[in-house]
Amino acid sequence: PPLIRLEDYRPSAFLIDRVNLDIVLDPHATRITADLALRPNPAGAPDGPLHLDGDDLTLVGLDLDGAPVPGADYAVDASGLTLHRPPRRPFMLRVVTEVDPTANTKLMGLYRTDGVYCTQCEADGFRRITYFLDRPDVMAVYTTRIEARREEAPVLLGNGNPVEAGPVGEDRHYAVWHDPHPKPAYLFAVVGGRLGKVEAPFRTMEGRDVTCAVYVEPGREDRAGYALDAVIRSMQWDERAFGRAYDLDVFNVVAVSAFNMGAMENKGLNIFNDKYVLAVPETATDADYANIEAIIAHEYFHNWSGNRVTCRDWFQLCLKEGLTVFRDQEFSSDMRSRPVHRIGEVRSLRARQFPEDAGPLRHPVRPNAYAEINNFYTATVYDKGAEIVRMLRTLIGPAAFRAGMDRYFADNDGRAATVEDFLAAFATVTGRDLSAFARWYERPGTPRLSAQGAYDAAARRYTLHLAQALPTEGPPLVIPVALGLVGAGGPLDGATCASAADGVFILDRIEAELVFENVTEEPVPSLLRDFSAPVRLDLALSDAQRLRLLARDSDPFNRWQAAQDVALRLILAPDAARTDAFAEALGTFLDGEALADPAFAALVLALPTEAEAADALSGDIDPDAIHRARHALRAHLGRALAPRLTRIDAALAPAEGASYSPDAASAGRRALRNAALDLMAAGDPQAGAALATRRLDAATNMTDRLAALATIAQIPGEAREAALASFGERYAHEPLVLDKWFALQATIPEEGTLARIAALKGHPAFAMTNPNRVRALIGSFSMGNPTQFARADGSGFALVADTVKALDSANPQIAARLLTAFGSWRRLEKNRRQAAAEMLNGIKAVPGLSRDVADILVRTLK
Ligand code: HT7
Ligand code: ZN
Repeated sequence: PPLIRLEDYRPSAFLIDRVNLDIVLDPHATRITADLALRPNPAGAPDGPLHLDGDDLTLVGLDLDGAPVPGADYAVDASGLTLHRPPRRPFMLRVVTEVDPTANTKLMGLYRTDGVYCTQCEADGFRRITYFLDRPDVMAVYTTRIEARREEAPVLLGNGNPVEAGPVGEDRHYAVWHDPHPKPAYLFAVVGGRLGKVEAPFRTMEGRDVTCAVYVEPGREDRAGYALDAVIRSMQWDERAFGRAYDLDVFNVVAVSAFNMGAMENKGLNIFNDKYVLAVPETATDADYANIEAIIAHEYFHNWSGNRVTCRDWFQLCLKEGLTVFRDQEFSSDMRSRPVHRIGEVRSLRARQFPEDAGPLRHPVRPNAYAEINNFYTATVYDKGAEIVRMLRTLIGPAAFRAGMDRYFADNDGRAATVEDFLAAFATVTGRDLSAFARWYERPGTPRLSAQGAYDAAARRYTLHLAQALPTEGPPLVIPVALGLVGAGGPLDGATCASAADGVFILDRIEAELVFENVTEEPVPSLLRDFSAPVRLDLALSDAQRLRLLARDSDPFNRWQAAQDVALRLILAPDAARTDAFAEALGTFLDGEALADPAFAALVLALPTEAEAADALSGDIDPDAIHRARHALRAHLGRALAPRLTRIDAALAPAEGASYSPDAASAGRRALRNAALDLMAAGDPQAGAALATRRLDAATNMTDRLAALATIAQIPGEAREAALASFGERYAHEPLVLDKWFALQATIPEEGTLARIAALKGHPAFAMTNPNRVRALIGSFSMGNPTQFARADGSGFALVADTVKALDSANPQIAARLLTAFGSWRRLEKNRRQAAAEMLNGIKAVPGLSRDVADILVRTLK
């Protein structure tokens, strides 16, 4: 597919100041009348035709300043509508289009899900509603009239504030919404349908009274309360942490069941995948509650970082996404345990972004070319983008960071901005040159940071040599390295380092030498504290040195990291004696503090995943060997720690009749108890299955029930099949719970899983038309079952490839995302590599592939 390049960016030749839309909803023939106030852009090209983007539209009428446009004056093709000789003055264009929302399986533009009309316009879905300048630097004020049959759509929602509503004849009605804030078309939304709601008032720090509401399928209102509470907390937090107040009279969230991503930040009308809204203890896990909180916050925070200040073009996507992920991470850290949350952030970065950055789909945080923008909503743009913002804060300090953010919002409010505009705000408030730091946005790949230390006992001096290396040529990056030294008894607080006085060294050269004075004993360096930069650290420490960090470091992240490092080495090079020593250290850790901070302890017990182990290898990966080694390590630890795990299990048992609360402390206790159960079962599968079955029967919430089922699912036998069947029956009418059940079965690391998946595809609740179902069954398999996905006989690859082919014409976005699972295929051992290549070439041979799939395919095969 042809590439769109950043260097080719030109301002639009025309602007649209106002958009009046009249949308008459109909299941098959929705009619959209768009009145567009156009004018030539003084900054744009002075002549040439006017091309309005359009996709899959039926043009019904076209008037210019009230008169029909003659057929010879315009042309329509697959990419849109061209006015050959547009006026060189302001003019009004009326465009009338018709679309079929029921036939819209791509879930972009206007579509129907469970009878509810909704829209998805980012990145380029508005052009599937009307012909338009569908680019983020064209910002307009929208007024939207929506009309529908009252019976079919009693609720009619749009962007901005409600201004008018009333009947139309006997059985129809309308509502008018006006959004005073100029916005790009990608933030447009309408919703129409039968929906129940919960609502709550909020008064902003500026004194504005806002009604916040969450709309859900009628009868599910009791499941919307947590999301509504998260909206209110997000509003409060953004005022406190960033001085940002909400700017409309209503803030609506609507949950729908068929949605391509997690949620969408349309101005005043956020539309959500129902998975990230609906929660009651019977159906939602602690992780679900945490995700709902984070995603509600993320979309709400976009109101400033994305909506008030938007992106000039899609190359600047990280400007809103990386920044907003950073903001939602900070919110969740304030709502929960900061260190525990940070570990979660880094685990997900390493699970998704590091492999992406090491494979064929690698790209800079700000890409400089793309074929299909929908393929660039990636872990790199989002998560590495957030890490860059975090590093910036570390580099300039929290006070200057906040001042810079204020400056950014003030300077760019109502504008479509760039990464340069963002950095300029911080350069202005600090007076610093951030041009070297800006390289983070341009350079793909994960840097390696290598460190070597030497201790001079006589001089009481420790010298640390740091060096950075990137997979691509170019000048060095600016890497903040938070660090400290740890002695046998704990941090060596008396040691001083002139170049890292505040505990952070800024490595802005290829290499540097740090000298610590007054070092009273041979230390272990604790580097990249709190994961201060998204790099891979090469530091040769012994197990004993790492275990000192686990026991003694003051930085919780590096304590956790130390245990992970020891475990990873034991997976890659199993060793019984060293495993015993590791078990002993874990035992001491558990005795000392497991019950004081259960959430943290649960993370320490969670060994690196098989994918992480694979990621540590440069090539010839054999997923079966990794699986066996990891399983053996878990079994060894489970046996060695059994008495402690039993004690933890007993100590954390909920009190009889205790009610469930999703708060972080309660979730932490459940997490540790369930981690203990899982490790016990690894050590003694028979006893573990029995215990897990008892726990399954006794569970009073989905977190404990699913954790017990997950443990049982790893142990072949009748008990497993019975437990899975009864869970499936119990939740037969709960699609979001069945998704967990699909995912759990799809990730069983056994040969029979392919047949299991084939059978589950025929389950009455499974539907290829619902992305959540596809992600649960096929996505979980491809991303979470390395031994079966990468089977040497190619049958795992075939399952995913067949799904990609089957889905491509109906929903190319989801098909393309599934295909990204092949991203690491070249690093597999030879037979698996060959099998993957065959599958990829098989897809390539399919005629008429979507741009989405073709783009991923071409890059993956390169
Ligand atoms: N800004 C949104 C990204 C998005 C999206 C959402 C739903 C369906 C398709 C989409 N394409 C892009 C979500 C976010 O990051 O907040
Ligand atoms: Zn976002």
